[in-house]
Amino acid sequence: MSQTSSPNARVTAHVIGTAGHVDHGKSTLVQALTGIDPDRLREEKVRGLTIDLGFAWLELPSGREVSIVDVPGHERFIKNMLAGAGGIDLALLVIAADEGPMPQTREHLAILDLLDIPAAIVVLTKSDLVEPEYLDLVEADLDDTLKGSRFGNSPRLRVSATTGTGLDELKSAIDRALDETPAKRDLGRPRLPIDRAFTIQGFGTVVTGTLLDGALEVGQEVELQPGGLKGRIRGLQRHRTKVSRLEPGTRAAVNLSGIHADEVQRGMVLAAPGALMPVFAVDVRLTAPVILAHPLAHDAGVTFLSATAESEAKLRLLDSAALNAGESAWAQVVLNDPVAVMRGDHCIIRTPNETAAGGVIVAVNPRRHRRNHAEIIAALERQLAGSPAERLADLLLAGPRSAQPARNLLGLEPAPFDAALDEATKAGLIEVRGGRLVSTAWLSLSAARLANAVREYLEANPLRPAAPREHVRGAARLDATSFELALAESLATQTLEERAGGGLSLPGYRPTLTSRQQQTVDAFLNALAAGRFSPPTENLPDPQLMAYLVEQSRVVETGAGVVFDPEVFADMVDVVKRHIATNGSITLAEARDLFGTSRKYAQAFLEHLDATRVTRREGDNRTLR
Ligand SMILES: Nc1nc2c(ncn2[C@@H]2O[C@H](COP(=O)(O)OP(=O)(O)OP(=O)(O)O)[C@@H](O)[C@H]2O)c(=O)[nH]1
Ligand SMILES: [Mg+2]
Repeated sequence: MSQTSSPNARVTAHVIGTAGHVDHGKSTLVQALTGIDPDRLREEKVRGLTIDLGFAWLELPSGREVSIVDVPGHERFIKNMLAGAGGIDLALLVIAADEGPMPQTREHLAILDLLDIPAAIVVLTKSDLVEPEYLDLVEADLDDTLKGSRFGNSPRLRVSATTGTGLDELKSAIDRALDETPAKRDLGRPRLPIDRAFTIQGFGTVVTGTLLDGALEVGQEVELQPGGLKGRIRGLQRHRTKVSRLEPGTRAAVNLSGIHADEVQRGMVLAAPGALMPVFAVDVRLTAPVILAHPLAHDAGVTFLSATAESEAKLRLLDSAALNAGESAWAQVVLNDPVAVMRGDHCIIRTPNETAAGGVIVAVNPRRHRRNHAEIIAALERQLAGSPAERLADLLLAGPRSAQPARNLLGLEPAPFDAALDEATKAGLIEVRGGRLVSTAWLSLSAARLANAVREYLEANPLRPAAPREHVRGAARLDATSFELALAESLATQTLEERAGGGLSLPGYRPTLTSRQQQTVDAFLNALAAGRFSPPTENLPDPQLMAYLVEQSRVVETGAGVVFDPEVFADMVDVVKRHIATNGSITLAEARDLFGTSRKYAQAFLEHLDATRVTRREGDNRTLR
């Protein structure tokens, strides 16, 4: 590649991609249009066959400079074609006049359709090889092929890359088509799905891709996901020209420091640190192409592809048993390897033999859904077609979030996001609490879950007055922040009560004893009172009942199985305090004699005083704290 970008070219961000059957003349057309041979691999040149993506650029009559991605047509390299087709604004569907539409003409067309590529130009090339009458027949055939796709009314041109016929018209047609395509969105959140990574002597690691959703600048810190490799942008190039900043919607070559080329794989996405997360499952609205030969069954093993990433996956069909040609269905795709996709991204589902479906991702890392469940399908529909406010409220049903990640997950620009936030708040769907956006429906659901967790605990532990906080949090499966928000709601609405020591209980709840337990307790307490300073240490109530008595302050439990009546214990403390006040300290022997008891009781008693910080022990003597 010897050309460089013209300095006067109007820099608008557009990427054009080729598509079409093997050997139909895609690469030759790109070379004829741009002067750049997109087949850069030696093997490609030797075999006259495109294997992997090729890149070129072109200045159009309007002065607009566009990037071109050239894809392979051979069925065997269809995954490379898919890596190139994502993110293009305009497709050149190339058909050789002497062959007419062929299998990969149809498959590529289906892919462009499923990826919602906004526009296409149908290019009948090699027109020099056939008579005009033959071309008419090919066009009739094409009508059939394009019928039912979004490109039925796309412009059609007859060209020859060899003689140059029609190439100027094609350039003008590209200009006109791009006039119509929407400006690339700038969410202030750049993403570069990587399609190549290599090392350049003296520069280091370079990755390339089509830049989406935000600008990149030299010096910026970046992260590659999945994997979390961190580095910094040393340099940027667009069409071989050095730049300090790149706007979204253009091809980009990014020179990185801190990352080795051999650590980088196609499918990783370069973004600001923390902006992307590894995704292990997606909810997606799938449509099968009309040419699908083998219906997709629930639980099928498939290949998931999105932008330049791919992973083997399991397909869970949520509202049907099978997806047939031309049909649509909701699916949850569970990935074997993580990919860094976002809500709103397109994906393709392939089986080993064909492109089986494609569609829009409506949620990333969703919870596992029950199948054939009307409410779940309704929520998915809202994710696809609902207003931003509804989508925000739905998103928060899964739990509170800060504004920034919520905005990222919805893929909204700041102004529409703020409007959605405002609308959802006014509609009473969400509230801002403790810096988090919280769904009101989630709040009441979670408060009910906490109450349930407490109720279950109290039923399982009938002698306990309250459930430990951590137990409740674990049982309700909430993270710390969500738990605090839900608990505040439970306490405010008085569905739960906080007890001494932080335990959680139902309002007014007191444990009740069975009549047998009551008998045991009465007998034991009588024996304790009667035993005075030498209470019984045999036949104690079971530990749960004992814990209950301690909690109710009906007994004082010291170590070594020695339990005192609370009044007796209070008397003993008084006696000890008076003794220390008079004598300065007390020894174990003195205590034993004072209470006329054995060493065992005196020791358990005094050690309890140490432990509860009434006394301090120094050698044999204890003093008051
Ligand atoms: N006569 C004539 N031959 C052409 C024309 N365009 C391409 N060819 C020839 O067709 C053959 C295939 O062209 P390529 O450009 O490699 O086809 P491709 O679509 O890129 O093929 P893959 O990338 O492998 O799918 C080559 O031998 C070209 O010279 C044309 O307009 N006229
Ligand atoms: Mg080619």
